Amino acid sequence: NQKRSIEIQYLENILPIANDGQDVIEGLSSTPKTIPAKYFYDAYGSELFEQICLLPEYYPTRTETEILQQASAEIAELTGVCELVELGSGSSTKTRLLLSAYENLGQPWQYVPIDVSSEILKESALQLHSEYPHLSILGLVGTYEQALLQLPASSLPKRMIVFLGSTLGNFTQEECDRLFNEVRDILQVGDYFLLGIDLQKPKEILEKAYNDSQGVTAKFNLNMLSHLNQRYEGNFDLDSFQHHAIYNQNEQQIEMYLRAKQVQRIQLKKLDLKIEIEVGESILTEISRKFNLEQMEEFLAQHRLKPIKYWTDEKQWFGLILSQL
Ligand code: AVJ
Repeated sequence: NQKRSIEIQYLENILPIANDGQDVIEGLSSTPKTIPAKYFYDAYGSELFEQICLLPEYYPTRTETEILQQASAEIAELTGVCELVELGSGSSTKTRLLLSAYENLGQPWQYVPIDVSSEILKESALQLHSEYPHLSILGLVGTYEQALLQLPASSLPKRMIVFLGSTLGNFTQEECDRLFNEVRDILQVGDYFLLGIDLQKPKEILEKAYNDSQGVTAKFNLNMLSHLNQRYEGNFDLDSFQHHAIYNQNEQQIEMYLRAKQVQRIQLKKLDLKIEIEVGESILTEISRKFNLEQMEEFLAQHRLKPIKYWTDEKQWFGLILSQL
């Protein structure tokens, strides 16, 4: 098949959405201090996340993979050939199960992976291009917000937005609401939205998953500071911070923090930002919300995304919901 194409587009700075780093300034200037979770994913952070996915304690990836093994053929059958747009595609490892199911339909189709990390996006796009003979790939480097606002028209009659791995868990309820509206707005009637969510479960299991014994999650958390140092000419001293993750039962979310072991004067030159961090003060780097399947179906329906079918594992630890506009 000669006509299939592969292309990578950089979305950064195309549209005047919030200036790069504005959210870092806001987060570090507020109380408590926060840094948006997307700053985990520079090239090394994406690599560390891939390692997390293989950890024995980190059940989400394994569980979602198991569900996708069961459900992919059925999903492809339900939707038929379509354009797959994936938010936060990373290495596209789990997505391959889905991609193979679409490949089995034996017709040309299109995959649009979106990721903030250009390195991992390019690498996996090239790899996929060689693996799937009917597939065209358009990789978009940028945030979800940028991608959803700048998504090129699909050449196929149908589109499915894919949001796996419970990355939705990083969003507050308000941000979920906004994202679902944005997703709905770029879908046409009859298009699909496939969502993978981590489900509520005992605190002990959750806290182990975010405090692994090999310390990979701690490295992943700390790497955010090294990313900010490089990106904005900062002076965070990684040895002065400690990884800390707890399950907040009331909010039903994991909260990851970097706790300062000593007082620090932080400067991010490129952002013209100076802040002070006290001993014992924590920066919130991530929330990872744990959901309830029925409530999520209702929430989708409130956004006119009609649940078609859901899949879960034996223990009901993870859920996959297919909905349609
Ligand atoms: C990619 C956001 C789904 O919340 O479980 C893994 C990121 N953080 N370990 C998650 C993460 C710490 C992950 N998500």
